[in-house]
Amino acid sequence: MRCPLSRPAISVDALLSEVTEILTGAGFCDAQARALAATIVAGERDGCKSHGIYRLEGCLRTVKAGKVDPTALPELADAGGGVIRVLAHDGFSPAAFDLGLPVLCERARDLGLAALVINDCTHFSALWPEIEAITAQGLAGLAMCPSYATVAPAGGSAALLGTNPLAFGWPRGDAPPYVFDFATSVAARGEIELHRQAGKPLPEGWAVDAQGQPTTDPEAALAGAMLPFGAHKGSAISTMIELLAGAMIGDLTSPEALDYLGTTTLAPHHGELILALDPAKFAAGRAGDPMARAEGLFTAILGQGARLPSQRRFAAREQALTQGIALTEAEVALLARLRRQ
Ligand code: NDP
Ligand code: PYC
Repeated sequence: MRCPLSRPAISVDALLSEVTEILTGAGFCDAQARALAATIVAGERDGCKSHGIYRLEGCLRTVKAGKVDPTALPELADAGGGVIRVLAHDGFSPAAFDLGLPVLCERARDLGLAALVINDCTHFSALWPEIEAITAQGLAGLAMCPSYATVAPAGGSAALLGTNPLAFGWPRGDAPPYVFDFATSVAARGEIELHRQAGKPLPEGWAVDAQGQPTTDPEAALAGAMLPFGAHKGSAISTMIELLAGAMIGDLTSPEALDYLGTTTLAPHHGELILALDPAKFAAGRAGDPMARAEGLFTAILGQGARLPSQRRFAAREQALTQGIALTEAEVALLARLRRQ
């Protein structure tokens, strides 16, 4: 059973209007404002605070620093094959994704597998909104991107890799899709920032300080390096993301993204790789319906008392849609301040 909200709540639609107006007031064109507001508000709605409205300030700072174009119109470069490219022209990633999504899904249905490459974007958001847009079309999805050098490789002591998120989704008909989406660092950097803002120590094992020594102090962690999840395993997956969604797609790796920006106080600029796969095409001619077999696996997982990834998020979404979102006083003040800017 979920708790009743203890603070006054704002509806998801009202928050979406408010965030869109803040972005439009800051000079965003309609397409950029709409896509970015939808992503940020979805994060807040689903209880993903590290990529919710707290990110607005960083986005506006990045615009003011001239490192992202809030009026950029993304451009589709599609030669009709399995790789579809969207040039973001230095805008934020969500508008570029929205442009590429229909072609990606259509091509995945035709070929079984298609890839969307987004180049030259500013990317700070969670990947699950993109993955859910793909599973909503009955396709499986896999998305990844670098960020900027803030994570030490396993066995190393200084920031080199990004927090490099990896997300996957599997469609489940009328049921919510199976979706996971996580940083390849122990936690997203946004979590460290939220601990710093709340004056709370970090759990052990998240980070090292500038001297490479373990720390639970968020300030020291931000000045030092975060650690990959799963030691050498997370480090290798993170490196794979640098290769596939950085070097391979002709875009910046995390160390290059940090060089380009010169700071971690702005949102990073790089590319993104998104794959869409049609399970029916992959399973063609083989025994068993892949969708039914997947359901068997999910049932077995749940049967052990484990939960599926995104179950917490979908529950938070249901609560937000029926009861609204309870913002803290600090969050209400943040929105008011950004409106006045
Ligand atoms: P979390 O560790 O909070 O969650 C990771 C995933 O694991 C979620 O899908 C979550 O589902 C699931 N999960 C958590 N606990 C359990 C459990 N007990 N059983 C089953 N599943 C579980 O994520 P991170 O802090 O690593 O990342 C947060 C966000 O940050 C991601 O959305 C990511 O895309 C984003 N990010 C973006 C970056 C960028 O450059 N754009 C960089 C780094 C991160 P649930 O949500 O339901 O709890
Ligand atoms: O939370 O690690 C993070 C992050 C980096 C860039 C965008 N989000």
